[in-house]
Amino acid sequence: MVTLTIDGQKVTVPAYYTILEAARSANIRIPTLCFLKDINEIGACRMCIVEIKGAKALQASCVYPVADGIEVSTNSPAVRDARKVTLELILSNHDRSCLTCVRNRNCELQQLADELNIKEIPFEGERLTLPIDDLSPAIVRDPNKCILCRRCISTCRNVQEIGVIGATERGFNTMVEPPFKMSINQVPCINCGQCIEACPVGALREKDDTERVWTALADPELHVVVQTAPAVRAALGEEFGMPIGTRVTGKMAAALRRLGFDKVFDTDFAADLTIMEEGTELLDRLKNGGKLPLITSCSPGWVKYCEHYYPEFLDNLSSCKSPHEMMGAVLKSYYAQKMNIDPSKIFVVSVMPCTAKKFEAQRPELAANGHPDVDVVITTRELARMIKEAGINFLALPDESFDDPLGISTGAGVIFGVTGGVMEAALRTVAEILTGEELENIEFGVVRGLEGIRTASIDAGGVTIKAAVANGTANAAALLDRIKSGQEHYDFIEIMGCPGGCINGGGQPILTAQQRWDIDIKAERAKALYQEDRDMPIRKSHENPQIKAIYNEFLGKPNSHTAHELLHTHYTE
Ligand code: HC0
Ligand code: SF4
Repeated sequence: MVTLTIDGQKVTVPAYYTILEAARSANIRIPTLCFLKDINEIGACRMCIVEIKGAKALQASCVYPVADGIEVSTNSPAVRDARKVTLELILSNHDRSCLTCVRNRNCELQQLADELNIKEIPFEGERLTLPIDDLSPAIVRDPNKCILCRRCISTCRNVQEIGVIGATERGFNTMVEPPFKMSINQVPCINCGQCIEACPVGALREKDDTERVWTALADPELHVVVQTAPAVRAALGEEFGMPIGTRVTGKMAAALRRLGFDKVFDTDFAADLTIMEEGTELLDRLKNGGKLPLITSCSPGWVKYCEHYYPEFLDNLSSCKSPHEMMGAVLKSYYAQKMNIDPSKIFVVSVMPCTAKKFEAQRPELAANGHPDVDVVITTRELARMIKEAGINFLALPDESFDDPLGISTGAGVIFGVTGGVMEAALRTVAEILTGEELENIEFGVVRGLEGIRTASIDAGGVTIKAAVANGTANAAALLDRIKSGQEHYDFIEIMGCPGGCINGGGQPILTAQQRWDIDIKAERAKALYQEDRDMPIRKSHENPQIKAIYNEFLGKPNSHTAHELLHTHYTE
């Protein structure tokens, strides 16, 4: 431990701390901009500078190590002046159309301008007017708003280990973009949106599809239905000032009804359906010597990653469509028949915590009987915008439930939204099928947790299932490399493209670097889903009475011919 003085206060911290960490541990706030804990610690923006007694120049506290006896000032006139000049220079070049920016009131640059009391910008900066890259169905890049903090670059490269965006050119011409001036749509970007979550300003954002939803809702010819992904309920409340990890399932259903959707469904129902189909596929591959490991295919970021970077594993992917795509296919077949509605008049909107789902929905592999399974995907953030635009007082809404005939889902369905959840949900069903007995404990703690890779061996009915769970593509790569080298063997693997799984998807509410420092966001949102699971009257997919009904009335049995036509696909790219 070392003891230093910060703003006259003695602070004792571990010797490996930076000055920024030491100050924060003593509740002394130093502003930052490019800093993102464990991801982008490069000391580039110089917003976090401090004065160290005896040092020649001001130092970036996010990279400067503590030392015994040093005296630090975080708030001297020299520090305040230097920070202001730095910020004024950034602002002088920035496209300051805050009022119409998607990040208005949730922008770290705006927040800093306010905190540092910037009231005018004395520099005549050179403003860029470059074209916006909006060719991707998921990710929009506005170079005019980029402040070159590199948080997105580090996230794409170091967290996801993909690296399709980087800094090009030098000096004033520096840009953050894909190589060779290509669109983000022309490089092997997986649409995970983790770069959007890292962006402090409005330079990276999702493709906004809210207008398409408003247009459908206003069309009297269309029967417009909506479904919500498991993880949305764990985060939507944050957009309305609720604490991180607040569960808003009931209010969310109520808000969607007030927006004018004809029916409000839960993707959790289709998650249960996925378990029936994927569980059967696993048992079949185990029994009949099929390709193992079976790898989940419900995360479209992961599927695209597999296509680009590990195509040798494409045949390992489950042939199951992802739950929301299955839901779309069921809505345009079973539900259409049951309700006597022309499938071409059914418009399916998916609310997802994910930007890659926008890409997924337009894949030709994900259609049945000539209709795309899902018509539009909007993110949690876009739904919040629609609720605000409609003037709905979200906080005052009552709790409402989902609509029938697909309104029942289980605890197994809801935990899909957190890493390890699909595995656990599958094990609850597969283990009971293998043993023919009811499980004593349905909570598979061995596959829970936020570590990048978790492995377990599960014995059931004389069969041992070797399971692995990976979240984030960097961890997926590490796991797949171990399998490729012959070092390890698994029967069943769950992979989610985003670190933590869907709760931390690229379409979730964006939190500041400070919030990411203060709170374990993934853990809080995960808790919400595990609590919802515990509160559910039914917690195993195969016990869902509406799942039994859809097999009895329509699909026959899992992996039947009809099920294959509607609920399965094949990725070959
Ligand atoms: Fe997920 Fe899903 S769990 S991918 O994260 O499997 O996006 O929440 O909706 O489809 O159910 C996202 C979340 C889903 C799907 C489900 C799966
Ligand atoms: Fe990288 Fe994901 Fe952003 Fe694409 S969406 S640039 S893969 S972080």
